[in-house]
Amino acid sequence: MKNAKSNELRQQALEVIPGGVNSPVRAFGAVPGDPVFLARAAGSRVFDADDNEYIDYVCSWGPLILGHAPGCVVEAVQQAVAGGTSFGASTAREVEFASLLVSLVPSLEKVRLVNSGTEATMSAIRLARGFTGRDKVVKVEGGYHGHADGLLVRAGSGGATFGVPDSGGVPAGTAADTITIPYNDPAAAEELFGNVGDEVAALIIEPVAGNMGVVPPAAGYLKGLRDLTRRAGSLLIFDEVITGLRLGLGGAQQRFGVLPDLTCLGKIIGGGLPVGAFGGDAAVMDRLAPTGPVYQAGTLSGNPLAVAAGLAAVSELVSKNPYDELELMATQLVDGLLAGARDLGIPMCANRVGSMFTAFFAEGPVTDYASAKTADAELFGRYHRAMLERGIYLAPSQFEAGFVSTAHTNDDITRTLEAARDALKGL
Ligand code: KE4
Repeated sequence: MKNAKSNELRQQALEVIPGGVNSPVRAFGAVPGDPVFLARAAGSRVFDADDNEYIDYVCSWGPLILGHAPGCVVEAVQQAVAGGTSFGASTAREVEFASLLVSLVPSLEKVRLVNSGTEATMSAIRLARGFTGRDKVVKVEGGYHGHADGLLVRAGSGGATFGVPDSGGVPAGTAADTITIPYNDPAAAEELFGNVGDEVAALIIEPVAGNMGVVPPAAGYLKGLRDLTRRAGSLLIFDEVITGLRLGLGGAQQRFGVLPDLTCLGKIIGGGLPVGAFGGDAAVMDRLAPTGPVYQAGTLSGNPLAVAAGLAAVSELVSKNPYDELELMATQLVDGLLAGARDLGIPMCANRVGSMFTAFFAEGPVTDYASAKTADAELFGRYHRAMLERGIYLAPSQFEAGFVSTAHTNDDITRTLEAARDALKGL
């Protein structure tokens, strides 16, 4: 595999960018070999700086459910940019986009746009604290909600990948207001709320965990959290940055029939451009400035280009409703990966919800962070490199989600499964 250009770029990057990356997981720190620098992409394919072609299952960590550079998004952005890149004032397009999101996500009465998933969760937490007058926030071990100080406690994603679930630089006082409980453990949640429920502003959770690898909620778990938080007067926040518009037009809350008080969105709703959002009951959302005392702001929030991209992508999903086909394709992929591992006697289990999935190098089942961490991350690393060399681009961590898009074809799946069998043989 040619990689001279990527390696040259990496050396240059290391001179001027910490770790040579603008986000830690891109450094390939948990897998052997150097990261590839990507140069362009189309459909289900990405191409690196040395023009190596890969079938992509990272999909920019989730946003690209329509594949890379879908025509609807490209045209929308090209048209929007000709009319100006940013105004710092409200636009009709933001109203149209907010109305669309409110019409799709069951718990949304009002929504505010921001620029990332981190901004969405950070703002939702502040709003919950302002609304309830309480300080404590509850999250689950292995949950990742972006890099706001109070949420980098026993975090997943990069925290799990690099084994630094608690970040440096977070004051002890901040971390003290964040309580973590094991995921999929109703008794632990009951006990916590029995002890300090009246101090809890909010519980924030990924309704389907994606950042310890994909781990679905146990039957009744989300409903149990809904009941506990309601009884305690705490807000339930669903972090649907991954699951929103991924698991259906109404996200995980529609799929599981549990409505949170606040929902955080990102990734897919930006169509590949920087968009996050948080929303919920009007009574809660109206506590935000300028109508209420909870301040939150952003120069580029509701940016015309990003909203044009998001509006185009979400509108395409509404008109095509591709979720059954996406789920079928992801099922074929996961079933094929498991069959290959089984035939070769390699311990592998997998979790899949809709078109998000993770294959764990573990006996399984993987039902929480502790069981996810039993996976053989070293073996996964060798598998990752072997797949890269066979033209398959996977997330460079055992503790991330994989995705398919409407641009993936049955031939992509066939080729991927052939590559996986060949890669597994050589492990
Ligand atoms: P961003 O600030 O990265 O847009 O979103 C933070 C976030 C919030 N909530 C969930 C459930 C998320 O998965 C994320 C970000 N996801 C990671 C990968 N799992 C983004 C990749 C990266 O950090 O580079």
